[in-house]
Amino acid sequence: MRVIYSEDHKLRDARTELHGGELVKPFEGPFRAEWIRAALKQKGFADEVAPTRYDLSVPLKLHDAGYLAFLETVWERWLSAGFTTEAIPISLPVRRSYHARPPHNIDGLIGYYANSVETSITEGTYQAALAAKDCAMTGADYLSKGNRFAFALCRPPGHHAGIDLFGGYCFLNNAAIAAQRLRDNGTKKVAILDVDFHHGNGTQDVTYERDDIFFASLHGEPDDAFPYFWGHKEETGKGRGEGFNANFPMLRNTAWPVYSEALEAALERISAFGAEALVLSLGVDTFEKDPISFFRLKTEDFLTMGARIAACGLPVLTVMEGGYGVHEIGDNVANVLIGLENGKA
Ligand code: SP5
Ligand code: ZN
Repeated sequence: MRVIYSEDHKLRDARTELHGGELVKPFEGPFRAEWIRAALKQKGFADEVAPTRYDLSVPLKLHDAGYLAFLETVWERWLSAGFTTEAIPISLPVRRSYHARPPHNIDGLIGYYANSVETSITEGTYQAALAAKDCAMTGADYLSKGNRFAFALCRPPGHHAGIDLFGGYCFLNNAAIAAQRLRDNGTKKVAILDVDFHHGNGTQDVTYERDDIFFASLHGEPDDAFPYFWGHKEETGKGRGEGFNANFPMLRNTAWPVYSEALEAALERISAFGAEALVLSLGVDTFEKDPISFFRLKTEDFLTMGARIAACGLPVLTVMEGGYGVHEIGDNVANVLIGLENGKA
């Protein structure tokens, strides 16, 4: 399977993450992509390419123009405001912020565009996010040429990035951008299956009113897990998108037997939708040893996961999302890709 990887991911290397009331070393760092890459090389994934560069025309079909301008300029504006540390929001529009609008002051603007505050913005963050988007789009174009599988080793991840919102370590919605690219290349119906531990609230946001991109997310239930305010079963889409969004929240300690039932149900919905291509938002933070999550999947379960997804018969672009802390994230990702290629489960 072709692997699309850009060195530019290293430009996203924050020093701080607000976690349990302390600024700690971020869970989402450059080491993640390198661990995954090392595992892939070791398992014989030799076809690695750098991404093509793309402009913002596809991202602009999903994200707000003011938001993209903010991402491009926030670091410079943060420094110009006299701050010397990483950029972190302090005030966010919430319930009854009736007249919320983008403030001129960068300290306010960063809160306007935030959906969570653990994601410090640093020099190089935007450049890395652009490269991640390029990896996803390159993968989409590779599928459109008739290839069945590709893996976009995106970093930073994307599934928490909404229309005009960053957070959850995400800035541009790589998976949704890839889905949009597939649509623009002529694929009529695209499904996004999000198996990251966390609900893909950004992907849900950018696809919620669409009937040409079906979104399914398997995740820790919102009463107990980040991002807390999205991901309920009742969120089924809006307007023409009604019925094209499916959430599968699951309880603490969920292991493969229960997880696999939700996976089957999601694949059933994707097949009933009539998807012609699948974007797999792959987080391996469902792993039993993940430091910030609470599912109990084992390394061998990821092999079965890949095989089950391959059984749908669709072309699959896998886009990297979360998975933290332990070296096993590499083997877990490799197992999904091996499962996809070898089929059978
Ligand atoms: C892409 C992705 O996986 N983003 C996840 C962002 C989650 N950030 C907040 C994590 C909060 C974890 N709190 C759990 C405490 C466990 N002891
Ligand atoms: Zn996650």
